[in-house]
Amino acid sequence: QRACAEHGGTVRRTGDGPPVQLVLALTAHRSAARPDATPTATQSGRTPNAARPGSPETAVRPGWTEAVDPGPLGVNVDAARADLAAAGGGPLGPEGFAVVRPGEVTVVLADDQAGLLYGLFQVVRLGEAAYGPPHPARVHRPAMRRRMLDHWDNVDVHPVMGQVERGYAGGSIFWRAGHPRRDRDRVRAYGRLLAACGVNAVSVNNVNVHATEARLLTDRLDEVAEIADLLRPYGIRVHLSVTFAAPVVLGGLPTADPLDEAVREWWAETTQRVYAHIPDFGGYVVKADSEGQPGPFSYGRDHADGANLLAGPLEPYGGVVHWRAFVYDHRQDWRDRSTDRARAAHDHFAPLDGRFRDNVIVQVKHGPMDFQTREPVSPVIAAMPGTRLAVEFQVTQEYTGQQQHVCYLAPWWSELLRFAPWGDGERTVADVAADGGGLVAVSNVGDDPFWTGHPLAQANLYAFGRLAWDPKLRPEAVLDEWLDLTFAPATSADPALLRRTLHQIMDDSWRSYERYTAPLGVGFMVRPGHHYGPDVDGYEYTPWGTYHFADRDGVGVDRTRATGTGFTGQYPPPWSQTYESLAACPDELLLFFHHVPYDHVLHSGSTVVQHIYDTHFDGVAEVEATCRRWEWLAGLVDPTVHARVTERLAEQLRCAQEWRDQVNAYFHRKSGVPDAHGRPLH
Ligand code: BDP
Repeated sequence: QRACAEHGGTVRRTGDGPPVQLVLALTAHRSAARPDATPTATQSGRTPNAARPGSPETAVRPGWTEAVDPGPLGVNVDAARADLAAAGGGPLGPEGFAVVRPGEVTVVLADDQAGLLYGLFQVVRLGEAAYGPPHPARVHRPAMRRRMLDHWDNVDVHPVMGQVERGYAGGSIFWRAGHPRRDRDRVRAYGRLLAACGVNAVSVNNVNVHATEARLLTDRLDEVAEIADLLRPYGIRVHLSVTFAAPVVLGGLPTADPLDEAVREWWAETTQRVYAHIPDFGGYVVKADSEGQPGPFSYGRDHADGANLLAGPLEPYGGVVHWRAFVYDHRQDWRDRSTDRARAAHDHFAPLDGRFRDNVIVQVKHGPMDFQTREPVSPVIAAMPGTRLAVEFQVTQEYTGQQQHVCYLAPWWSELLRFAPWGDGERTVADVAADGGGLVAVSNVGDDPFWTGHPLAQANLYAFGRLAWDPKLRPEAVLDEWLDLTFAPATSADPALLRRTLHQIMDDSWRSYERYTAPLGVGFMVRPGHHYGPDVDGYEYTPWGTYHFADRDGVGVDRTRATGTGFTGQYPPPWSQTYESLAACPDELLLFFHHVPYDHVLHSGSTVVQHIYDTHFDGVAEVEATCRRWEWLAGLVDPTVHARVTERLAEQLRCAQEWRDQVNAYFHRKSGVPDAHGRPLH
């Protein structure tokens, strides 16, 4: 990578067999700008992405050697450039690249260094196939300009949430017990891992900004700058979660009112200092007026006032504000059936469309509630055509098994990204994100030796990056890429068994998880607080707004306009009608939108209560099959990986049985309806 960054260069593979050759070269084009106008070298005095002279890191795999001068191979570069020009290749654009094989040498062309880096990782993905018969230029460009991970890392260990809020992979790789870890190798390796997945932005700290984390913006800025320096060579820009109350808690001002002149000046000066430390700083992430975080509501202002306050000072530097739309009342009266948490983001944000500055990105969770196993797409995504929106996913498996359960999330994300909020044939969720602020996800990484606690959860990190780069990729194809890179089946004793078995275990694992947890889109039913394992009524009589309303007659949330909360009216047609109609509503979302009797017949032909029983038995049977299949892989995968997954599968099976038994017993007792197949329901 050093070679790429400085000159364009040559990488030769050594080892068994004839050597193969790869040249990485810049085109004559230079990208006009990196996403959101990265300051130029003259403005900042530093060139983003350039490796530090003498820096020891290399993005080259072990077994590869590098040289900086293409030498006689330069002729291939000329041929590749001519090929690209003949194909009307034009500028490849920021981060784009072309892989060309004009003859015996493979050439990666890019307009910028980040493009060379991504091109190199594409060659790694292709493996031997990158050195096959000659082929013309294959051009790759990222669909999303920003492909971002939000860390929910705390600097101090939080008494309830620990070092990483909703972290299931050990501690933070950045901080431990209030101090920076300064494990430079680990952070570099992380940068390389993210670049290999395609991620180009990282927010380093928790969106719930506690007192210590708040100071990262001011007197602890060096810690952020150090991370930025380590990640920069991998094309990754660093962002920071900040508290809206910063002018008060850090600046000693009496107010954080967005319209107050002293508050504006404070943000301007603070932001200027940030850029003096980190010239390519990405910007701020803000959770405001949500779950106890401070925000503009305290001053009678709205979220456009709040977001614009921070966006102003970032603008000259090319920075952005990711302003989260996850705003709702977490102290609602559960007895009041007309208050609906699902409505909140749309109620707050849709009226503000058009009022945000250009460098504000309103970051919307993919669903209206909170990263459940199944939810409809958030209606906010269709409601703000005059605003740049980013869509937020949760890679950390808070509600999908906490990295104890195998749950490959790419099929779910792919469904969401392909969803067309205005109806078939119209723009998709992926289009909205691509035209707006990109795709963001909550990170699932920690200091665990496997990075993600469950080794198979790495696939979610990989798939997130790949789908952000190209949302049209098929989840099974992404899984193939990941398992090729991770398990190198070609070198295993039984490549076919390894590949087939991993697909059997992972392809449908999200649907299996859905089968044995909360049914038909109703969500939650998790243990309060930590959210692991079943507790059907755990949240039912609490102020959090997450209810299923099960009684002796039926279950589900009536969100219709006719008789319910009116949430369906937040969607444009055709979805407003589809969801409003009991007959048209898709089975998998039925209980999200409707309260129905237990004997209501689904499109599948089953009654609601029989569906609940069947899916819970099926889900557990699928986990049993997964456990058996994993046993076949002993000897075919690294023994430490095998042991770790075996241990997690035992817990998954225990927990799945617990879900099955509690959910089935609960609905049996409420409804009094026996299982049609006579199985015990407890
Ligand atoms: C919820 C998590 C909580 C986060 C919140 C958020 O339970 O820990 O703080 O999302 O997104 O899912 O801000």
